Amino acid sequence: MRDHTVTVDKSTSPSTLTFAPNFNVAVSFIDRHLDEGRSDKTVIRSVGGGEVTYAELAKNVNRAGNVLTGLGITPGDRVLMMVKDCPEFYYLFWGAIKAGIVPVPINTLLRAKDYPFMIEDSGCTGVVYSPEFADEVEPALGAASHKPAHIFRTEGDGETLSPMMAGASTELDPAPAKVEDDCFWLYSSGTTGTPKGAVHAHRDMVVSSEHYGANTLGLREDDTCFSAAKLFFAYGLGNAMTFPLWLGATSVLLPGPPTPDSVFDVIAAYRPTVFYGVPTLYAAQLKVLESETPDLASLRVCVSAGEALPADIFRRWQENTGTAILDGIGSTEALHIFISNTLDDIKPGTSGRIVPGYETRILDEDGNEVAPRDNGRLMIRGESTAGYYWNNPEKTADTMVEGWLDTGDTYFQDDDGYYHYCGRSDDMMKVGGIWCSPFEIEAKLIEHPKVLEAAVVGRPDEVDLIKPEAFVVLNDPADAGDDMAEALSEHCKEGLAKYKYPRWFNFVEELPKTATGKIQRFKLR
Ligand code: 3UK
Repeated sequence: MRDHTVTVDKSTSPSTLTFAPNFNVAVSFIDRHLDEGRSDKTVIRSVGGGEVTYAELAKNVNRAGNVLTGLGITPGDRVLMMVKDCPEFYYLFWGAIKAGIVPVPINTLLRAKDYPFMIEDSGCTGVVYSPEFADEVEPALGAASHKPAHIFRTEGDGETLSPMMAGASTELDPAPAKVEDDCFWLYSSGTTGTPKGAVHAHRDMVVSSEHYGANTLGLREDDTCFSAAKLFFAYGLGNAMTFPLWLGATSVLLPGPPTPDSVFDVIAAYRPTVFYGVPTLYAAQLKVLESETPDLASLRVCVSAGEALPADIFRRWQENTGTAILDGIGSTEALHIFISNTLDDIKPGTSGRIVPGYETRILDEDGNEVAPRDNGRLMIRGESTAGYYWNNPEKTADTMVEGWLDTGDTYFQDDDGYYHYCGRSDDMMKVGGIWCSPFEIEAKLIEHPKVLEAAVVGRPDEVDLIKPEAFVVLNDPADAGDDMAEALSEHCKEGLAKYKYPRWFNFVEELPKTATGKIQRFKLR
């Protein structure tokens, strides 16, 4: 087999993937399209910017790879990317991979206090960021004990990526790699709230793109994808980059925040056929649809993930737009969706059925498989899952056992094979599809001079989506009231990522605790 190729046999379910012994995944996702005649096809349409063809993409990927190598960054080194959704994200990500360097896309919604951990934990050699995030990234670089050798912005003043790329060669040989070799990382802040770097291999993006993107979602070469979830999330990375690249399709990138209005404007102007959102956004969009009628005629299918999609939101969206939303559960560790509804098989209010290519087990507390229809802990196995967490053998051993991944989610499977989400088995919550740790919000509340103790739990809002709710013990109970709640809400918005502030405050005399003093959050829910 020729180096860096993968053959896909679609006569089996799941497709059988056969990889060349020497396999750098950048070749299948980028260079392959030139051989397959897509050089002049548009691959990226940037909102407020230009268009990029597959030929330009391949050249710019090589330029970016050469910039990184030219700086002295070597194979295996990590480069953190706090980069907005724009063509440079593609150039850096694939340029690094092609050069054997490990790109690590980072959540750009985080704050200055959040970044030092990842700078230190990764021991990165490079950090690249969009100028929009300078106010949070630069103080973090100053505070971190690890000092990366190469720090630069993508654009703007000074030594940035754009002029360096302009001077770099458009030729780059792919670094030798094996399918199982480390390729890129994504930090997940599951379970305890301390981020864990999930290490993904060269094979993983091929597997999720084929099993979910091509065969479950049914993405095609003539599709145009638009994801409200950003590229730095595993969800957005697949939606808006790896899936369209796998199929030779087109992606629309919105650099700014995805509000209901900005998203509707993009859909009307760029006419995507596939839209990917999260339940909170669909709920907000439905509110806008009560008074406006944006042009959504281009859409053939919508996708939801990140947290459970309430059946009512599914029904109202279908009534209002004529388009189905396919709910599916994925994770950073699994790379993308492994249980999903499909266009010809939807059960609203469930996560759907298993994606061919993945296996599941639902276990009781003793680790035995539960009886049909019983609740248990969902374990999944498939070839796109991360091999390990960087620097964290304990968490790796807890979560990844003999190829099985412990999702930490409670599920049951009904008689027809549909999986029903029943919540997390820990105290973590998903807010707008993004991890939110009660511990982190509690710690912020306790910093306030008037707060003695605090506990945070998830509470469903009016459309059944989880938001943080705080139970607060004040030093002086006489301070309780709306003004205090307002002050605490402001306090949380300062310094915590925007989605994390409590939407409700309850002032209480004491918190329920175990004999050893642990807060019993389940009693507050
Ligand atoms: C929860 C869901 C119910 C669940 C993700 C699609 O969300 C993604 O990855 P994360 O690592 O979080 C994983 C956890 O989120 N979850 C995700 N989707 C659903 N719960 N219904 C759903 N449809 O707790 C899971 O363990 O942030 C989603 C693709 C790639 C992803 N990384």
